[in-house]
Amino acid sequence: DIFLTTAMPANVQINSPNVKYTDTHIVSQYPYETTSVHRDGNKITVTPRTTEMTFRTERNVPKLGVMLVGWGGNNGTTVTAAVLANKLGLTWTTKTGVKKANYFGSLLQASTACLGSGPEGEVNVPICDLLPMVRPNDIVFDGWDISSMDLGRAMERAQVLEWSLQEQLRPQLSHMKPRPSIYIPEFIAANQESRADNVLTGSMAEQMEQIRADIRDFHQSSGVDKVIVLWTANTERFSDIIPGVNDKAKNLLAAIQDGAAEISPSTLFAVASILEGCAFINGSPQNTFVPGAVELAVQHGVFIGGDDFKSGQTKIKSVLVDFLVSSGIKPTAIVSYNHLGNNDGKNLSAPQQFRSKEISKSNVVDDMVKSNSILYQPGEKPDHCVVIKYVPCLGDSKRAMDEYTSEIMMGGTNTIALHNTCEDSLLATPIILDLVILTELCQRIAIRPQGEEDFQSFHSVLALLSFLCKAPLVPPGAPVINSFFRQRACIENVMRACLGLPPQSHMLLEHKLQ
Ligand code: NAI
Ligand code: DG6
Repeated sequence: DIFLTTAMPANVQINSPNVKYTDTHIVSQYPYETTSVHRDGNKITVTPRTTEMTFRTERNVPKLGVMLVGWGGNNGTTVTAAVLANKLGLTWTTKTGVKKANYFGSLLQASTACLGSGPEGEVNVPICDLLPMVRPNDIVFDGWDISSMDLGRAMERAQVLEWSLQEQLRPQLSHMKPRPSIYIPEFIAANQESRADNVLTGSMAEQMEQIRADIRDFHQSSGVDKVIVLWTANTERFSDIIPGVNDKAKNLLAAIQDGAAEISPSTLFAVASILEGCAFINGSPQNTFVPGAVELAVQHGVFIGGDDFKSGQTKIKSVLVDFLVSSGIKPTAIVSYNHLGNNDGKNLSAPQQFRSKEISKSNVVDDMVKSNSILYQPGEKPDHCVVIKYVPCLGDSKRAMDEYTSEIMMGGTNTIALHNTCEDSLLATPIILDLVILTELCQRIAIRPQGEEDFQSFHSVLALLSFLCKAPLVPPGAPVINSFFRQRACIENVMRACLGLPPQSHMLLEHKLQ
């Protein structure tokens, strides 16, 4: 196989009458093939449909600024430090040898797509080379935290990166200081109070105005072309959906002016970003995107995405249950247990915050179960139990133990047990980068279905991010896809469509005929 490394980006050029490269855009003509299915009793009629579409991708890659809410936390410091380490090409020595900065774990930077075969065999390229995309090393970071610690000290507090690497990064990171943030104690665990020494004061509306001013200030002072805001602050409790408060965009805006009780800091950040025209991504499980916030995003044509980074145990779940159910094996019990010792674990030791995470971690098998009516009766689901325990001495090293019990042929039982140990923030960091880079790319893609005059953008609720999220947010009425392989294929095939290439079929008929 030929593998082109990221050291020298692959220059992918499509040789097809359906693809045009202009100075500003890649324009492709794409036949979008779907089926329409009609069911009448047990008679199912399937009609193939083709919609001709034009995909238009802007070639000019902007300078991207990313503002993190929770910048001083484990994820916030690790992503900032990792990007700096990559940019500087740093190496450091551990007891097992010399390590070099990389982006392992990133779909875009460290996984590949197969373009097809040439005389030398299959050609795979990094996904980030398929289309013009922001490179992580070029991202400029800023953000907020209720803890005033500079990023150098906060990196030390996080206990994620090796000490000799920290020493190299500290001189630059210690100049980065989180901006004061919105702190409403009842939304996160009471055990977080001692961190909160960097908080805004004033009315709710004034605090949100300050966040808007911060976004504008960063945009102007850093010289970036575009800003995306991402929540990687502590998990909040769910907000109640209250008619007249957060159910509609206009009610939400009015309720913020009134300082209503049931509006969370994450929703205030989402509203501030939307009003500034900046995409907002929620990396935690709570319902930041109350109906009023979703409506506001749609009204302003701004992307929102979430919820909750799909980084470890849940990612495996979306692979393993897919494997079991699509092999015709029936999972009957999924028991997932975590213990960890970082500040996220401490916050999740409070019942309401744990509940947010429990909901997000539990829904991840729904689509796969629903797809197989041979194994499951309508409404039937596997027993699904999620436990998280806080064990301080383990720091960021998360332990995940899972037991999958399934029914196999003739009443037999198959039990799979997994044990996984890893630094939690080193799983989340590449996902944060993929989320913002993919969102930025989507802002440059426009699609025109045949017969329509205007190009359209993706829906404001950016469901393409589902691969990276435990509880994918999708447009109202759209199906939620949790299955790992379907989610990944969606991203790859959308990128292929931008290049006028058919979806990856894996048929390899050229090798299967006489
Ligand atoms: P952390 O506790 O180390 O960092 C969170 C930071 O947010 C802290 O520095 C805290 O001071 C700050 N914070 C709390 N409320 C804030 C507010 N209103 N405004 C600004 N800052 C605020 O947690 P970590 O490990 O970085 O995780 C962050 C979030 O990402 C958590 O909600 C976690 O559940 C979620 N997550 C993490 C994953 C991982 O693999 N690490 C995967 C999935 C989700
Ligand atoms: C313990 O479950 C802490 C959580 O924040 C998780 O680390 C995080 O949600 C990642 O979960 P998962 O299921 O993707 O490993």
